[in-house]
Amino acid sequence: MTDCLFCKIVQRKLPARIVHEDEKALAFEDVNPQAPLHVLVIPKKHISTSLEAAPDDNELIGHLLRIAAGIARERGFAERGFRLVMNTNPEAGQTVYHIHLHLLGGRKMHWPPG
Ligand code: DGP
Repeated sequence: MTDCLFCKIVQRKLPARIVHEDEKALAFEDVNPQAPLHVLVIPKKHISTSLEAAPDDNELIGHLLRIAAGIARERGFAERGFRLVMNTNPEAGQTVYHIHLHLLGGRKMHWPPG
């Protein structure tokens, strides 16, 4: 999608600190980190919110989760723990309308989240 920030990162029209790439997904450091580890995992395909994910995307969504867990494990957060979040629409705080899994770790997380 031409106007989408994260599609531009996929197409290398915008810079990002990429930590993982494969045929279907990209992971990069969040520009405004909320924890010592804050990586965004996205599908290369444009899906604007979790509500637009289709049955055909089941494998892709699972793939994003496994990439995030793999990065957490590689960075040493498996035992300590980490958080995976996907905000959907304004009240949840979604600001970029291309689905992304936030991988957060390296500090004590609060529950319920703010
Ligand atoms: P959300 O609020 O859930 O839609 O999260 C969007 C995240 O994207 C937010 O944590 C900041 C991050 N972000 C926004 N613009 C950029 C960018 O240009 N580059 C990178 N690396 N992250 C961005």
